[in-house]
Amino acid sequence: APLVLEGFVPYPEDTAAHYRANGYWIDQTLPEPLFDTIARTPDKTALIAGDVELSYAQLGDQVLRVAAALQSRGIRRGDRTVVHLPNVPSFIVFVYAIWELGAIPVFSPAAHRRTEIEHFVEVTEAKAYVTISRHDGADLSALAADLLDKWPSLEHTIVLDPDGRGAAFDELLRHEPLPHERRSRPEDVALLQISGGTTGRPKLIPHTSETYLHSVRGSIPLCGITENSVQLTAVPICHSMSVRSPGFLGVLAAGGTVVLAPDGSPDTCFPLIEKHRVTQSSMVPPLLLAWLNSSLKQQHDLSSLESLHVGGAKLSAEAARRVAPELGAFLQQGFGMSEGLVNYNRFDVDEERSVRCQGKPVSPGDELLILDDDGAEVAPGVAGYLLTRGPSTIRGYFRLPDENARSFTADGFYRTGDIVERDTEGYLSVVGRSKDQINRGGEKVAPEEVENLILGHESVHDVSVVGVPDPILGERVKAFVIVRQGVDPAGMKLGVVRQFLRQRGLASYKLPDALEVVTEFPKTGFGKVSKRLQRVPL
Ligand code: J2J
Repeated sequence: APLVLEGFVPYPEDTAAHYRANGYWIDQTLPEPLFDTIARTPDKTALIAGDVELSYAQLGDQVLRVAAALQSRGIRRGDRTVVHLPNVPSFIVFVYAIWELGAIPVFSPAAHRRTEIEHFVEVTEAKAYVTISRHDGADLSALAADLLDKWPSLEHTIVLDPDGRGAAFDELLRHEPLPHERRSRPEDVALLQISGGTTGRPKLIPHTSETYLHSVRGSIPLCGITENSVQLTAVPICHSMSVRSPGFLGVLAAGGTVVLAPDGSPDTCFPLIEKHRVTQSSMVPPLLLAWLNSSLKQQHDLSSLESLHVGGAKLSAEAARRVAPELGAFLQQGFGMSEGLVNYNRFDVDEERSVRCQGKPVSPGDELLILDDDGAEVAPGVAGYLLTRGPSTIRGYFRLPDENARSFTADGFYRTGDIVERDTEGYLSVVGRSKDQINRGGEKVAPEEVENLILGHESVHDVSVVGVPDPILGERVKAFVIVRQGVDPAGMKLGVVRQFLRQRGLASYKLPDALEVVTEFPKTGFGKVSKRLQRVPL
């Protein structure tokens, strides 16, 4: 029987039947494409990270041993495990092991801290938490111990060394491997992914094997992934771009090789590209800019690069034009969202569109509506609000009925909050945004979440957080603060607020990059704070 998970918004039965009849949803669960490749090419290299190199057979063996270890700890189909790891091989081992059990990984970026992690443990009633002992100066083993004390659902924490290995991982690998078999159904919720967020608390996106693998299968040919592909994971591994667009799921299904970079800098990535003859990577615009502007370009052989998928935030036309001549790779712009829909420019796109556009939908099943203020569809070339529905797109966030009533129409379209234009060929360009979200170089920040925490500071009377233009990141986070009566405004410094938020356990990419003390906020005609006026660069 299908898994019953309270808080998951199901697809209407006729829609699900239609997706299956059209072959959008197939009878496959998330670990199965990997095990198909293991059977085909057991000796081929699946995964490289630092001095670790795993063949497909070795990767499969580790997955089944860790699955056995988790099963012995009582993890079963449908149980949630928060996976809070950086770009290390054990991330991939853990998520496949969890999938093998039919359990549900909650993908948490390594940059997340107490605020985010506690929220995920609470909302998902997670049974287990996997992390590393230290990350970026933070003591995560202490966090793990605190969580275990505080949250009754949580039964196990697994704390690995900072490289994702160590005694705790070795202990898991000593278990006898489970037999590989199907322990879930394709329509079960298979993972929970974070949403960029527009609200005070981060939201979780529930995907099934059917919705996720549909997107992966579409991405493989569109991104040119084959058994000869060598993919570099240069952005955080739990991001949708690293997992499914085309991601390690795409590469491991096709029988290629995944190379994990601990960070995306040219110093780290260029030698890896040269050494492993990397052919493909998916990345965000600031990383691409760093690659383009690096003098190391000349010192490394990057000639193996075939294509770079760039998405997550708007890429400037100027940077886009430099990719082919300076990096010798095809620039494949994309525009995706963890909620589901992904668009890619096709390899046969003309040069002008390759620079100006961010793709066409992956799937013929994706329905797009581009609407004006009155809810009427706009003509080609006219900007409008994008709504979407389809075989990769969720029908609701996890356990958020009120939010879902706002973010989804009654007939199941997701209101993306993006303002786009579609040309006569069907190619989209992202031209703006109507949601209250900051896009800091592809990392999404919900102003409300940061504001709510800053309001807890004893010197703060009121605060407004906005994204201000930035030449590298596209936007950065700025806080406008009104101090309480009697507080010396000179004491209200950026460093004070950043330190306060760090202590509260907020991910560092959400911390304000700039702060200004003001006596009042600019107001709109209706008396609301005008974030538009605050966004103007000074
Ligand atoms: C402008 N804004 C963009 C672009 C995303 C593939 C690629 C990206 C994501 C992703 C993803 C943009 N130009 N090219 O999940 O599978 C903004 C939009 C969008 C939001 C989604 C994938 N590409 N965006 O970025 O969930 O505002 O997913 O709604 O992180 O990023 O963010 P996220």
